[in-house]
Amino acid sequence: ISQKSRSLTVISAPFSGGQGKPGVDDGPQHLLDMGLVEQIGRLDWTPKFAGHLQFPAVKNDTNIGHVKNPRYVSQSTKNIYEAVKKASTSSDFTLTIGGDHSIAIGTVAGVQAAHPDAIVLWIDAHADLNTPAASSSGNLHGCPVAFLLGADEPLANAASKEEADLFGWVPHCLDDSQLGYIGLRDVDAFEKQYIREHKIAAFSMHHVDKYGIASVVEQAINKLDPEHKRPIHLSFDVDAIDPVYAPSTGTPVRGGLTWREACYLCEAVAETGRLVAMDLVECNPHLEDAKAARETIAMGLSLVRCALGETLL
Ligand code: 5AB
Ligand code: MN
Ligand code: MN
Ligand code: MN
Repeated sequence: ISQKSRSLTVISAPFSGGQGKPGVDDGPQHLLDMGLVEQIGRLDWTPKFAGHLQFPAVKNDTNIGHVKNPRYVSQSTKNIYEAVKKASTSSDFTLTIGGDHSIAIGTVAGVQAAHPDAIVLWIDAHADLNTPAASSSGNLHGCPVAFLLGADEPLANAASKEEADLFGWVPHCLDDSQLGYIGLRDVDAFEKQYIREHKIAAFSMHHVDKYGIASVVEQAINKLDPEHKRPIHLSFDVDAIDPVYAPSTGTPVRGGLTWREACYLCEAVAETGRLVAMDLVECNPHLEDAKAARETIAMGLSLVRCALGETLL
């Protein structure tokens, strides 16, 4: 049965303020240059490129406590939220290309506005669940999940109430039971404790080794959505993949998903027919050499195509 071509909006979020390494803001352009939109167009989708979001610099964006670029990240992710909310309301699928993972503050909140029952599969070496207070780095790309779950508190050491409440706009749109991790292998002590106490579905690389990727994806979806009826948002941090395949990323961790495990995961999600949004983040073509950058971008493109059904027969 041929399905009618579904509409897909590509949003570029060339943002690097959630961490310290320049270049991750150039990920989207590299994905586009290597054929992202054309490749999607060859599948059963009608892609529309919505352009590069702009992130005006914020003057005097001094640290609040140890938290870096707090005003810039708050303002930029709010822009992303508005754009993703609009796209998710008007098209069948929203693909957001980053950029560092702080952009998911906006993408998850935006997708949830259109699909409040959507489950979120967070594919990452890291849990990105630190509250600003718990973060040891002060990098906000390690915090998006804490904001979305409402685990955060007003920023400590802020000069005013407005500043303490910089992220007060982020809707606490995720319930513990809506979130599942796959690929974890570098999780901070605070994050581990939170995952345990809140019984968040979390599959580390240990589980991938133990059960195999096919079983892990099945277990994750069964746990979050036993009736198999909820929309799915896939937030894919390329560092979930082993640095052998995706070397050009800001916080690489050895022992990750293989090329095929990563593709399988996306294919299995595509097979449900319920995927409504995907983020592809943390591709930094300025890290390692040009060949490594090309391989990382090629990996990212494969993930998107697999998630959009390329390999389904
Ligand atoms: B990424 C770390 N947990 O908070 C922190 O790449 C790393 O979006 C965060 O997953 C990595 O700084 C953030 C040590
Ligand atoms: Mn991440
Ligand atoms: Mn990560
Ligand atoms: Mn909050």
